Amino acid sequence: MHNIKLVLDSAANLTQLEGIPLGVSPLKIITDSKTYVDDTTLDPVAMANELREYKGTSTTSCPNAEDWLEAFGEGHDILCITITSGLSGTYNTARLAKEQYEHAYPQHRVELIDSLSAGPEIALMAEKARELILAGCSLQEVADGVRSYRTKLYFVLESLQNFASNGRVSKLTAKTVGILGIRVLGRADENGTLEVMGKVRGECNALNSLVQMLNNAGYRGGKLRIAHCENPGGAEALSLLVREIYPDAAIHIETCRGLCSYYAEQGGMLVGFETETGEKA
Ligand code: X90
Repeated sequence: MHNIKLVLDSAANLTQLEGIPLGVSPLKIITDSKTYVDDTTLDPVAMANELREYKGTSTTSCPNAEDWLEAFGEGHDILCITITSGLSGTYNTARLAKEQYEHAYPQHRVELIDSLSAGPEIALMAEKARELILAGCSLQEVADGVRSYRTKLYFVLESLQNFASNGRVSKLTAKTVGILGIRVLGRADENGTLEVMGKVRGECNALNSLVQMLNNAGYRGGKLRIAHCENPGGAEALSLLVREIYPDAAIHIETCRGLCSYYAEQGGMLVGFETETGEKA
């Protein structure tokens, strides 16, 4: 087997993958009084509770090149998949780290992939990479395989407050979301930014609309991953609705780590899934 290490950032909500070396570079959630590092020691629910009490402003920051180099380690070829460059500087700092790493270790290569997404879609890409690494593919073959893997990310959120206060969606877009049970449905678009597709009232309506959207987007019962933020009931309800149409769907439910919890907010669900048709977004 080739000596390939997979390196992600904490927006993938993954802390390990069986059978291959995995490095994770944490993003940070920052308030005036505290910095939360999104690594395995962070309790995302405790963080969310503290942030609900906290009245000041909060923000996030991406790993710097040094953080990436630490996650790369030494002595491997690296496949690095980052959160979307459309909303974060993470991909850019990974590019700097790649240059430095290849300079320091001329015998090794870093293949870098901008997921143009977040959360469970990155996790699907990571699983695909794992499969190809374990099958003995070369670094180039693994990277090509991940790049041609067709997946998408859709979401339902109960609030866009943190997106709006960090300037990552407009205040106008965020308006009404969270009032009287209004949820926003949307997806990661082809530029890796947040596209709003509709606003609906109540969880049932939201989930029914979401399942419809997954179908329209080309989901045909393949792998589907739900990352939820303090909403195991919603995730379960969604997976039941999907199984009504696709009884054999391969569904995996996971919880959001810190960065996704911060932006998806309480009740939010991110859905990454395989598509059989259409373009990347
Ligand atoms: O660099 C930074 O400070 C991090 C900024 C990250 C902003 C995006 C986080 C997305 C988390 C929330 C819902 C899905 C939206 C997907 C749009 C691509 C997940």
